Amino acid sequence: MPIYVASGSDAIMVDVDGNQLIDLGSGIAVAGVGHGAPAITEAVSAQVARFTHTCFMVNPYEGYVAVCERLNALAPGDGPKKSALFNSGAEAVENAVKIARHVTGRQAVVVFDHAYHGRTNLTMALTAKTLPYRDGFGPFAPEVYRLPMSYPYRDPTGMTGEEAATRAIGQMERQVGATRVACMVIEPIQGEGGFVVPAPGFLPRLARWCRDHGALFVADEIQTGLCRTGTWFACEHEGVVPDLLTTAKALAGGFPLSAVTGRSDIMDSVHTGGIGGTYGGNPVACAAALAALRMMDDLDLVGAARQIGELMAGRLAALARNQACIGDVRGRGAMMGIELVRPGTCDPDPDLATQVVRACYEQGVVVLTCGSYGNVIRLLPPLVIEHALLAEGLDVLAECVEHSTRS
Ligand code: PLZ
Repeated sequence: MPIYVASGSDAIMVDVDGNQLIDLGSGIAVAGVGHGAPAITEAVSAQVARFTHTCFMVNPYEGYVAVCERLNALAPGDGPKKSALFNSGAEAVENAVKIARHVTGRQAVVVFDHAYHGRTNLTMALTAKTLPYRDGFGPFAPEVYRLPMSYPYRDPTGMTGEEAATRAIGQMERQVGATRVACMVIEPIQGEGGFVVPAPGFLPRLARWCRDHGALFVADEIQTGLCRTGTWFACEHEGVVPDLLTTAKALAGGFPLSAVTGRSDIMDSVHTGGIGGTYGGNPVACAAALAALRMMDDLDLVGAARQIGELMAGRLAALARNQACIGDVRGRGAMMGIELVRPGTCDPDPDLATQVVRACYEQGVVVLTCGSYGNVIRLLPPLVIEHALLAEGLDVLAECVEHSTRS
């Protein structure tokens, strides 16, 4: 959209013409602590004044270690954990795969339909959708295998999570072989792929298979992680403890920072110098992350995400009752979406989604699309959004859905 942002505060962005926009996208789940948070600005300014770079592999510094310690404490699982920091989500996923291959001595990486894991060569191979992510950019990294996802709205009616997992596992064992899998990489709730929440039981069954067969279960929580779904991490909703966990986006309140967190025995299996990079864990990004993580604690953004979720779920369900174009309302916490279809069918209606998003922009509300079929409108408001403002944004969305279907 041709809207150039000049400034932001909490859940409001102001464009160069002075228009105020209600942000229900958070720059794709990044601005969890809101725009222009003073705590972030202060932490970053102080760090910039001290030093901005050493390369952690050359001269370490405390901020990096502090971010890792916090992530180790937050990540599911009781045992000792370690983290390594990188710059982008894709880089974290790449490194998780490197670590998994190194520790298992195996090569195959298993991913799912509708998955999104990034745009680098390896992560393009992991990402499912060809347009716009892969088309013309091959050849892709080998030893990547794709399995059917649990997608309750589009699976046969009544298919349970267990059954969907059995379908996926059967395919994997036939096509890849149980002893060749280094890791399974999965978003506990798919982001770009359409806010697909797998049926209960799907993730635990997959994690159990990994444990029983010496493969690592890698949870890509780059979009779902750090309070977004009403828990610190989305895999907690089903008590799943991943071997490796990737985070990015909300981690550093708008600064580029990502992490791989995992069991110490796994993280330590890689030889010294095997994992790294010039900028990974940049000190300014770490200062921002420490401030953002503190805000998540102090403001109870886990609880805030739950409340936002309740508000959004109620509003969206009411809208869906009146609008036959809404085939499904789904998500968890402050990560909810509506799947738009042609009334009376499950046929995706991406044109309607585009129209609604455009109409929302014109009315000053930022919402995003996603989905393999481009027909899901997703809501990812900053977790600090005031409820009245959120309600106002949702009113606009409802009007735009009604208006767009009528026209
Ligand atoms: N894993 C689950 O959601 C980033 C992509 C935007 P990077 N999603 C937004 C776009 O079109 O490029 C994402 C994600 C999950 C990995 C990534 C990749 O994170 O920081 O964009 O590399």
